[in-house]
Amino acid sequence: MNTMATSNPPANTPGIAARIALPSEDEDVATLRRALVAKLAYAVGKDPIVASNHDWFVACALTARDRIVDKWFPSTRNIYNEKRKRVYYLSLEFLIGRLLSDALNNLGLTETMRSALRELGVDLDQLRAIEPDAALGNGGLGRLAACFMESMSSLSVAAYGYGIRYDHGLFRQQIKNGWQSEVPENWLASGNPWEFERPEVLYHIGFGGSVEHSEDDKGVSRYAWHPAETVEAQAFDTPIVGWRGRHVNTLRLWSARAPDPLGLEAFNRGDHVAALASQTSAQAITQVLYPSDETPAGEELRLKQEYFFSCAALQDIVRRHMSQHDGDIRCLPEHVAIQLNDTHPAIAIPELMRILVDVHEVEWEEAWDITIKVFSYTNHTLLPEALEHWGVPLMERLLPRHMQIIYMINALHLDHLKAEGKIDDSELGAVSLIDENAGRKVRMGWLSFIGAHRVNGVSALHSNLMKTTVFSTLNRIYPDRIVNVTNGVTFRRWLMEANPGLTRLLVDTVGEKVLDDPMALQDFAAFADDAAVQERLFGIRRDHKADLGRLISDRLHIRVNPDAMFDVQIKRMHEYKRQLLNILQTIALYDSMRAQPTREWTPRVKIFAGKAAASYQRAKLIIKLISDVANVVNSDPTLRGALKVVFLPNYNVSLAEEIIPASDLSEQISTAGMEASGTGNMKLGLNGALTIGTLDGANVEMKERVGDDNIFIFGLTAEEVEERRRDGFGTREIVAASPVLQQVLEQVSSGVFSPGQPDLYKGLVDDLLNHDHFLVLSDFEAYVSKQREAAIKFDTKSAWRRSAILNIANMGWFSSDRAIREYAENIWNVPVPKV
Ligand code: F58
Repeated sequence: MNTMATSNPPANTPGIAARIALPSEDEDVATLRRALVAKLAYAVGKDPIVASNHDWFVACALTARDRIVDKWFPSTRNIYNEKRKRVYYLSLEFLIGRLLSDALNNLGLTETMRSALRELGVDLDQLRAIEPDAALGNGGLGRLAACFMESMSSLSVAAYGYGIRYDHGLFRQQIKNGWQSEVPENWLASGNPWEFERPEVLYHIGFGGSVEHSEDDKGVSRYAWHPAETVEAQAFDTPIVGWRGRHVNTLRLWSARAPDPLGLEAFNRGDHVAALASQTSAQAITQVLYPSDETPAGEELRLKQEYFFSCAALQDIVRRHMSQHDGDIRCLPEHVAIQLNDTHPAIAIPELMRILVDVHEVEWEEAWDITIKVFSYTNHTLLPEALEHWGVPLMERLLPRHMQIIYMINALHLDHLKAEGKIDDSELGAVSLIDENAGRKVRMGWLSFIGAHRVNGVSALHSNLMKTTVFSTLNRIYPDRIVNVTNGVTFRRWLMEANPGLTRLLVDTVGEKVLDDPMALQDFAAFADDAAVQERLFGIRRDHKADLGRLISDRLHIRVNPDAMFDVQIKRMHEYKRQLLNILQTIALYDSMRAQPTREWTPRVKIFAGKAAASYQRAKLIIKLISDVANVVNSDPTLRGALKVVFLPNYNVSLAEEIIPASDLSEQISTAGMEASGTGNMKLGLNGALTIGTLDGANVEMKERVGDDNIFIFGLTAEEVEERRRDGFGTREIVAASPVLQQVLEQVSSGVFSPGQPDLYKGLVDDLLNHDHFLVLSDFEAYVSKQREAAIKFDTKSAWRRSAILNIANMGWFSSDRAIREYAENIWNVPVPKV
C-alpha cells in the first residue's frame, strides 16, 4: 500500500518534495497488484475472495488516487513557492462523467492496471462501467468546465475549480410510452472514492437580515451586514490530474449544512421535525442541480445556490491570498484571476466589493478597480430568456447588502457614462443594471459585463453577435472588453479514452507526438486517400457501431444494421437545436421509402439522445414525437430495415462516449445565431463523423478548417434569420411550395404517428404554421436536399472515408488546450509553463 499519500505536510515546507518518493513512471504490474490488494483490505475492508466488482472499483480508484496525490502535493507546493498567479474557475456546473479512465490514462497506467487486475481475476472494463457519472451539469456549459479543468492540469496552469457538490446531479431520464419523466440520480449512494472531505474547510454563508450603517471617526460611512440566517459551506476536494501526470489541480465543491444541525430544545420537547428543520433547509441548498431555466419555481433556492458557492469560493480565495501575501488585499489582481462561467456566479462581483469595502475598508474606487481586474466573464447564450434576471424584492430580502452595492455600482456607472458623454438619457435604460420594464430586475449579464475586464463569447460568430445584439450598447462604450475564445474539448477523454483504436491508428500513422500535440493531427491529412488507412479506420468505426448496435438492442430491443449510416443528434432537447427539423426530415425520408420500396436506399439509423428540462413541455412533446415516429417506422416491414429511429434514454457523458466513436453523420442543425458554439460538433468531428449543419456557432470555424467538401452546410445564415424575423415570412407559402413538407405536416397533425391521440401534435404543427420562431419550415427543403447529398456521398465509400479522415485531421485546433492557452494569455494573464 502507498502510505505516502496519507501524510500531508504544510505546502510551504522547504525541500519536502525531494523526500517524497514518487511512483516510477513505469510502475510494474506486480507492484500495482500488491497495491490493489492492500487497498481492498485496508481501505475497503474486503477479502479478495468475497470482493464484488464494486469493491474492486473502489480499490482501483483509490490506488489511482494515491498516485494522483503523489503528484498533487508537489504541484501545489510549486505554485506556492513560485508565488504563481492562480486561476479560479467558478461554475455552477461541472459535468464530469466518470473519472477512472481519465485518471488511469493521464497517469499512463491503463494497461498496467488492466494486467494487474487480470492477475486478480478482475476485468478493468467492468470496473469502469460500474462508476456512476458525476452529472453535475446540464450540458455543454458544464462539460466545458470539466474539459477546461482537465486541460488546465495538463498545461500546468495553476487553477482551482469551485462549484457545488450536489447530492443529486442532473435527473435520470426515463422514457415511458414516449414521455420523459425524471427521477433523482443518486451518484453518491455508494460513496465517492475520488474526493477528500475537508471538515476543517468551513465557511459561514449569510442570508437575509439587515444592514447597519455607521460612521467611522473620520466621518466615512461604514456598513455592516447582519444576516438573519447562516449556513455552513464545507469543502470536498477532488484532485484533477493532467496529461502524463505532470500536474494536479483541485476541484473544490461545497456542500451545505446547518451550523446547529439539531435543535435540541425542540427535540426534547418531542417536536422532532422542528428539531431538524434548520438542517433540512440548509441542506436543500446543495440537494439538486436545477435543470430548468424555464420557470420561476425554485427561483429563490437557485439564487441561494449561486450566492452560497460564490461566497464560499471568495472567502477561500481571499484567505489563501492573505496568508500568502502578508495580508495585502490590494495586490489581489496580481495573484488572482476569477473566471465567471456564465452569470451564475455573478453575485461574486458585489460580494468581492463587500469584502473589500466593508471588511477590509478599501475605498470604493480602488475596490472597484481591483474587482474589474480580477474578474472575467464567459457568456454562453444570446437567448434573452436565458440571461439571468433577479427580482429586486427577492434580492433585497435575501442579500440586502449586495443589493445596496449593486445600486451603488449602477449609480456610479451611469453617472460616469453621462459625465463622459458616452450615453444620452435615452440610452440610460438600456445600460442600467436594473431592468425597469417588466418589474424591477437586476440584469446579471450587465453586472458581469461591467464588473469584468474581459467578456468572452465561445465562438467567433457568437462573440460578434454579442457585440451587435445583447451587448451592443455596452460594447460601444467598452469596445475592448468583448473578446472571443472559441470552445474546445479535451482530446484525452474524447479521443484517447473514447476511441483507443483510432488513437492507435493515429500513433501508427503520424507518430507519438499526436498524444501531446493536438495540432499534429494535421499530418493525418496525408493519409486521406490511403486505402489501407481508410480500411483500418473504417474497421475501427465498424466495431464501435456494432457495440452501439448491441447497446441499442439491449436497452430498446431495436435491431440496427451496423453498416447503415448512423445519423446522430445528441444534445439537450431544445427548440433552437431543432430536433424537430430532424424528425420531420426523418418522416419525409420514411414517406419516400414507402413510396418506392424497391429502390436501393442508403440504410440509415437515426439516433437521438438528450434530456428536456423538467418544465419544458414543448421539448418533452418533441421527444414523444420522436418515439412515436420510431414506433411506426421501426415496425414497418416495407422498409426492410433501411430506416430505424432510436431515442436512447438518459443521455450523459458516458453514453456520449459510446455513441460518438460510432457516429457517421453529426447533426448540428440549430437555427443560425442561436447555438453559442456547440462542443459535440467538435467531439464527433474528432472521431471521424461528418457534420451536417447550419452556419452557427463553431460550425462556421469547423467549415473553415475542414473545407467545404467535407461538411454539409445548409440553411439560412444568422443574418438571414434576423431578416426573416424582422420582415416576416410566409410560412404558409413555404409549405405550399413544398409538397413533401405539406405531407409531413399533415401526417403529424392528423395523428398518423399518434393514432390513439390524433390531436396530440396539432398544436405543435399549428405553432409552426403561425409563428415558426426557430425557422424549421424555412430550412426544411434545404435540409432535406443536403441529407440527400449526404446519403449519396455515404454510398461512395472512398469519398466519405476521405472526408472522415480530413475531419479528424483538421480538428486539432478544437482542443481545449488551445482554448486554455488563449484564456491564459488574453484574459487571465497567467503563464503556461513550457514542458
Ligand atoms: C451551452 N450552454 C451552449 N447551457 O448552448 C453551447 O452552444 C456551448 O457550446 C456550451 O454552452 C459551452 O459554451 C449550456 O450548456 C446550459 O446548460 C444552461 C445552464 C442553465 C440552465 C439552462 C441550461
